[in-house]
Amino acid sequence: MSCAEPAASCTVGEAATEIGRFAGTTSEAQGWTNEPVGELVRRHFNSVTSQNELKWGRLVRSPGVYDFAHADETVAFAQQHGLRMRGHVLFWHRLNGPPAWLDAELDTGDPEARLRELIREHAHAVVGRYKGRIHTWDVVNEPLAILSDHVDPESIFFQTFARYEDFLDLAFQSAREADPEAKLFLNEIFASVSQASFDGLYALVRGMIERGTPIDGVGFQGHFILSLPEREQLQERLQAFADLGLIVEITELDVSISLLTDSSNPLAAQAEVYRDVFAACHAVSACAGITTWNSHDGATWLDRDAGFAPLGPHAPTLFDEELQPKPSYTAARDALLRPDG
Ligand code: 9MR
Repeated sequence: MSCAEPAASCTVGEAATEIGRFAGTTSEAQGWTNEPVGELVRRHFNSVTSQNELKWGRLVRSPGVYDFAHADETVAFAQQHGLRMRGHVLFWHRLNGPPAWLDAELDTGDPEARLRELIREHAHAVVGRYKGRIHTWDVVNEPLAILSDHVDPESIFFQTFARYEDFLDLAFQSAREADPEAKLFLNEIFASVSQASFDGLYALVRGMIERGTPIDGVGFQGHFILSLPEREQLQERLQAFADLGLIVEITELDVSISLLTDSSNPLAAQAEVYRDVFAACHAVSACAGITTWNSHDGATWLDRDAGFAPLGPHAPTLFDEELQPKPSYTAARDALLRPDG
């Protein structure tokens, strides 16, 4: 039975497969591939993103000493169940991004030269290990200061490289060398809702293309926790990068119901936001897919984040704490099958 028939009850992953796109979610803490979360993920999705286990700070406890156990679990699961794997993330200057030992390593006469070496080694060690098994990589995450059009001055990469562009180029070139087939993404947090952030990201990416940096795609994370997206504007912003010849994806979608408390039915209002985001991606042929951040409401990072937890409840995902599909799930799936319906 085709997903497009009205009575069909296919999953969001099957709907995505039917139209040649990805619908994914994240891995969770180590052991997540066991029941029941593993079952939920393999049944409903056709893609999975590593939530934390590929972050530099999580993988490498001391220089050169890697612990791949959790990442191996996720990658093996994806391979075993035919899920597309997104590797998140090679280089990120925020939380758990850089390893704790990095500052000490850079305490040399030429910190930029040392950081260049470390970046090359790290990209080769990790992208190389999973060559052919990780389909798409977030090579650099969140280059911009929050809600702004300029590179984050707090970034250790910004602070260490004389030219930030050299960091971007090196990171992408190193990843390309390690796996020439992997799709390489720059991933940013608020470009869907902030004009400044969109403009800053666009300028960075256009520069990369002009310099011949091997970038394949741009990720719009889509954490709707400060404000909600507008469908047409989101579609236009995705299309703007598609027009540069790039793939686009919504890489970290969640929609906090704390933004919808005025509604008489926050879960129905949340479902409409999900419908809009999935429909916007559907409308852009270069939009390869959408990943929801956390597999169910019980696992959401928002309830564990010191800043956002007090603003909850957030209940931002497609499945409730009992792992049952929410109105958001049906809306997301149906938007892939009947985007205007
Ligand atoms: O969901 C992730 C959470 O478990 C981690 O503690 C946190 C810090 O590493 O990162 C969260 O994921 C972030 C992602 O890596 C990048 N974009 C923002 C996400 C939410 O903070």
